[in-house]
Amino acid sequence: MKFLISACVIFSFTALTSHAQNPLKLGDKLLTADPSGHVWADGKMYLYTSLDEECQKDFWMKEWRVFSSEDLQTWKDHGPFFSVKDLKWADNYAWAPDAAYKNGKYYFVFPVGTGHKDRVNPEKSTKWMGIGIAESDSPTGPFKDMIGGPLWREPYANDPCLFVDDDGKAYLYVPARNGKWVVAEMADDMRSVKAFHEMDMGGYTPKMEGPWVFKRNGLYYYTMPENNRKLTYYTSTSPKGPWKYRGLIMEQEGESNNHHSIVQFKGQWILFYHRWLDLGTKCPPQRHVCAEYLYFNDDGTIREVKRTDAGLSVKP
Ligand code: FUB
Repeated sequence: MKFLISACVIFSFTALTSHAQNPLKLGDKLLTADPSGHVWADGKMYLYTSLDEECQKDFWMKEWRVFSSEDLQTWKDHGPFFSVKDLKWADNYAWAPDAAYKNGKYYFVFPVGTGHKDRVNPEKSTKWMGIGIAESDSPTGPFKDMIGGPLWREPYANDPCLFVDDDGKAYLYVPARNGKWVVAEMADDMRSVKAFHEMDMGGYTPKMEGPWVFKRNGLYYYTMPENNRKLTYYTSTSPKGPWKYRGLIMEQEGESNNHHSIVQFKGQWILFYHRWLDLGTKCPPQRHVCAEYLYFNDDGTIREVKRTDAGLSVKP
């Protein structure tokens, strides 16, 4: 009897853990964050992430990773496909990236920087960040820095989201700065910004970072980690707004930052995000990419998403 109980316990534990899909199995000891999911013409899911160095200081990060999957259960690691070593104008802060497909090319947009942030004497800070753009014939690279510098130097910019609309126009969103919520309309050759548009956010302009914009049934969704922590969103009938605040997608978890993307795969909407977890590393907690199914109500609003251990392993 004792043996039977132990066997059951072991079996249930194995069953549970083998179904546990969060964090995603992207690779042993890889500390991934800031997931940007895209489905390209081959139908596979591609996930671009930043990479944490364990015990890092102030998000000093050096390279980006890309993974692909045909079923969202198993992932192929395509390695460190782009890093600050590929740039002559920045050497640190390889933060939350994004990618897009346009003109038969894949574009990778990435925030990078130089200098240091002095938290004790902020006036001594030399840290600067801007957005670069690289191009490739393949979603996994090799990517080449297109302009040998940032798209602009002032104001400071990070966390780009590059959204290509159905008419082929590309829009680059970055976190609001100095109370200004701006979208950069890209030139057709993607080498410069054609125009900056200040957006009307309907009177609600909280602190935020990591914007992610997508379109569904003709409606544009501007989603963000509000206060850098809980995921919330606006909607609009235009990529330039005006936007209407719609509220919560995912609650914050303690005082940890979050960063996400929302993408449709084989008819099902997916939310990628990261979570700070203690998985036995030297300096816990560390960031790990996770995913959940995401659902819409009939009126187009998004249902709240809860964090789970099973993630995408249980089919909807
Ligand atoms: O990964 C570095 C920074 O932390 C990202 O750029 C932010 O969105 C936050 O996740």
